[in-house]
Amino acid sequence: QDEYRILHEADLRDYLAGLPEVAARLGGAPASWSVGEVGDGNLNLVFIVKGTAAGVAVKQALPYVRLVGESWPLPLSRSHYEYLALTHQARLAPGLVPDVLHHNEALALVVMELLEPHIIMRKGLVAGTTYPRFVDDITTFLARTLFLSSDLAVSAAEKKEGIAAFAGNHALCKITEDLIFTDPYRVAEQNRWTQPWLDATAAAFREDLDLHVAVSRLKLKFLNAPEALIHGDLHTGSIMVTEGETKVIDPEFAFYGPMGFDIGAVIANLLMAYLASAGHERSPGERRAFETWVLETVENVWSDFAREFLDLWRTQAEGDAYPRTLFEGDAGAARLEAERQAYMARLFEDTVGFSAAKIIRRILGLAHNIDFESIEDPKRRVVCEARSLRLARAMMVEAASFPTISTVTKAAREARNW
Ligand code: SR1
Ligand code: MG
Repeated sequence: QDEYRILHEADLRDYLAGLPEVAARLGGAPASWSVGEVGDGNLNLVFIVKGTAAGVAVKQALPYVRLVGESWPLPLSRSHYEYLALTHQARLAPGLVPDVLHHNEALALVVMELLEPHIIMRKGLVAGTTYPRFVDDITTFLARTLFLSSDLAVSAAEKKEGIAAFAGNHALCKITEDLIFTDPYRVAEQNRWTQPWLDATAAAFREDLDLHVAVSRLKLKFLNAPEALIHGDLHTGSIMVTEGETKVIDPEFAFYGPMGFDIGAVIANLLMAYLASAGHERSPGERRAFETWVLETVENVWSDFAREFLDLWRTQAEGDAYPRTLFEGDAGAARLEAERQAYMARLFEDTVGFSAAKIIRRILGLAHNIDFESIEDPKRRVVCEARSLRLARAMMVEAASFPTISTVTKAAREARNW
């Protein structure tokens, strides 16, 4: 059994050389492999190793939050949950997550196929790139991972075992509970925003009791709704893309939680890409085409997800919820179908709320994103951020004004002109 140590490049080369399958995949002598640490995320080390035949990506958890440093310890066990989630998602949504080649729990390390020439979707969006396969793939990922791990698809016993398997990932959940649902609404040392322009908005958010109630309801849902195995951090930095392929990475925040948290994360990050677009250098034609694509994508993410989820429910409802014997005959079938529609309406409401929370945390909380941060001129950036905050506040507090996805995109279009 290995003892945990932070791997350095030479150390990692020796370690991989001792894994026959990985070494054979890489090809050539270990001394010829290139090894580089490339991680730019908030938590972990990420190495890319290239041999003569292929490459691999190696992710190692650090015993602390990389973004902040050793003063913020974080359990290494997140690597175990990431491995569990990746392997489970690979069964539920084949082809949409990277292949895992090796996992060492003691070293908190996962070796995966190298995704090449994929790039992090957020970087592509900041560059104004559109992704024709994205909607199909992400909706399949969402519908299959969420439906097929829910009480609609699995027995109560299997569901409870799933919840138990991820229950220990509470330190990662706590990050979300604090950084997304609490800190942006109170004075917290780690909060930051574009000063001084957003000082007044940040102060208003700290005094806004309507907002505090709305975000606290969402937090309660996050805490007490184990609906499905959720990815838990499904922003566009957790998605790698090419024109023809989409892969969801980094599920270390996975646990059994509310489905709307994952769907809302995808929609929030698209809305931020849309509202940040005005701050990036691009020609008017490019800007129009990109922004049109992003808003169409927001609409299609929800509508295709809902269609795929409902298809699964109509054809693969093997779970203990909604027993078939209670819905026999034409009247039963019609009533069950109406119930499915009501379920989707509730899920949509959750999705809009979580989406808003994910936007607000990226502008007033600790962890920001390059959609806004790469807009160098702070006056230009703050216009995009202020529009996003105003839209997000409305989405969270005025839920009844957002009954459909087109009401969300309409409001985003209006926000673009504020
Ligand atoms: C301290 S961790 C900050 C954020 O990074 C991760 O990607 C999650 O989004 C988390 O909230
Ligand atoms: Mg699909």
